Amino acid sequence: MIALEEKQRVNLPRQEQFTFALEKKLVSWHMFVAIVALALGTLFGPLQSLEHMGINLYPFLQPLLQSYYQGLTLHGVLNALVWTTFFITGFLTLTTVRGLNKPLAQPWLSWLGFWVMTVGLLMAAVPLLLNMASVLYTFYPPLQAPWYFYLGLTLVVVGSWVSGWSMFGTYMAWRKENKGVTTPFLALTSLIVMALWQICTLGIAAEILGMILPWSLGWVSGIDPQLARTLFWFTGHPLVYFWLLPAYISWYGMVPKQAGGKLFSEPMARFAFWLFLLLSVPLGFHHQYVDPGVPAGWKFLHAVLTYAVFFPSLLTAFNVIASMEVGGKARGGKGLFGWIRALPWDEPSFTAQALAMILFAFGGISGLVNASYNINLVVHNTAWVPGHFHLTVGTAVTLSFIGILYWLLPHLTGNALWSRKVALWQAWIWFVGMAIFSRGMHAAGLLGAPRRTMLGVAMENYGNSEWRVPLMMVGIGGIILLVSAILFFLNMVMTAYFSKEKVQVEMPVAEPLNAELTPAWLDSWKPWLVGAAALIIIGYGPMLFQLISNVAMTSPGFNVWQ
Ligand code: HAS
Ligand code: CU
Repeated sequence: MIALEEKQRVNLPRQEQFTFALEKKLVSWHMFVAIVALALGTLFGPLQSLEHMGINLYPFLQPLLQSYYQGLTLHGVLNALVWTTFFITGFLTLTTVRGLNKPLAQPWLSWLGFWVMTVGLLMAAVPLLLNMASVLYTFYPPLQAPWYFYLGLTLVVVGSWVSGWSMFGTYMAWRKENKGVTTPFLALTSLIVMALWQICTLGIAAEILGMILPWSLGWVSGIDPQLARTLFWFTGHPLVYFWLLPAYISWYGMVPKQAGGKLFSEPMARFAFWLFLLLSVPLGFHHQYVDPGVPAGWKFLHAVLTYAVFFPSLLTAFNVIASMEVGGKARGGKGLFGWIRALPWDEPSFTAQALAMILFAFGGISGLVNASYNINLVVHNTAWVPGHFHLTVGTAVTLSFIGILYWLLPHLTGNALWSRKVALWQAWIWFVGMAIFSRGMHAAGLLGAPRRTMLGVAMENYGNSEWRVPLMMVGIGGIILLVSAILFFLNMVMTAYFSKEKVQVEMPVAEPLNAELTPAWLDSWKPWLVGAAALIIIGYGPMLFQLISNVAMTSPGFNVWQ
């Protein structure tokens, strides 16, 4: 009995014993690069949405920005790849050390990771800015960029691996000192996300190192686009959970505290994370339903598994809403829905994340449509798809990260948030802007508007007047989003550099509602890693074997944008 109580106690957040000064510095650097990337990347969004509503500003931006496709690539790479990867690597480092209550065992490894990522970013930035790598963020061959663009992207990934090894090393050192103790929630979930990342990026590593680099260096004359796409989506789908799960860590591990409550079920939350590790990888063919060369049976298998990975998100919806209900009721909310009004809507960090959750419910629904093997044929490669991913990565993830920064930046710098009011407005404006924008995108997609196309020009040329209203919504939504983004950056800059008020802001850490014992199978890596490996072998093994045995490195590189 005593041993049991002892075990339960260590599951609860402990008093801070360390200052984590070094980690805070490291995380601040990650956040700095992340915010700069978001600031630059976001600028291109409104240009695209204005073009869609018929206001084409590209001719006025020459030679700084040479085409729609250069802007679109910068937008996708900076927002979807750079902002996310830098934010996440920094955030997970912090949640790991704070969860374990142990400073990094090898901080130099994390610094090395950060600098490798940064050098990679600079390397990729040069050809992007010179319009030499306008290959979009998916860089599908046979579009071809200079080799240093791909090497730069590789270094960003490798750098994040190195930072991950530093997290794993710290965990192992902690484990030695804490034999038999259940891994604290924040640390366990962060390590699961990092493990998922290290497993899933093997696809893109094989694609770039094995095919694209030798080809872009001219060592081989051609490439096999089919195999390259398959390897890309091996990474590309789990990539979206690498983006999403840090937001989930906050929704489970922090937001309940901010809402004045507790995490409804910690074991269920842990279970959801393990399910993501188990299921996230062998789903990539749901991005390739229309690709030739992959038999329907494999696509169907990936469709079924995509539905399976819906489940941990449904668990999450149930668990985070229940946690907020606990909070709302503790704050005096009464009745079936009264608790919603009682939530701390005057708190920007909470509000931004709650609004991100609400839009994510809709993003999940459009994901359901995408995942349906037959219905996907209606929406694939249409504006519907960017409609979907602006609700997911563009809101569930980005607005949550913004919400996190509203406590994190004061936590890291000791400076009070410049304006809570502006932050609150920012979150609501994002919510409204994105709702209008994505409604327009989804509708235009259903009317057949293709994605990755200058739709304003296309509408003129082909006279598709029924696109006009949805594309108007895209343009208006884009302008509203620009206002929101400016308010966010203003708040970040003012807080970081011009704040006069010093504060001590703690990381919000939610306690579980019931200090239940975590069952051993929810704190054990082996079954989940073995299961994930088995599912990957089943879901990808035979098809990859076939594609690799029949590899046809025949396609030359194309540059269609210069
Ligand atoms: Fe997706 C395409 C299927 C989730 C991102 N997706 C994309 C692309 C991106 C992307 C970037 O099956 C485009 C790639 C490209 O460039 O070609 N997606 C899904 C499915 C899910 C899903 C089934 N996607 C995401 C997430 C992303 C993301 C997350 C980024 C972070 N997606 C697809 C498919 C395609 C695709 C196909 C290919 C389309 C094509 O043809 O090209 C699911 O994981 C979604 C599950 C989500 C839910 C919602 C749970 C709700 C929660 C919140 C509850 C809280 C509330 C708050 C309501 C089931 C957890 C209450 C508030 C109070 C205050 C009380
Ligand atoms: Cu996917």
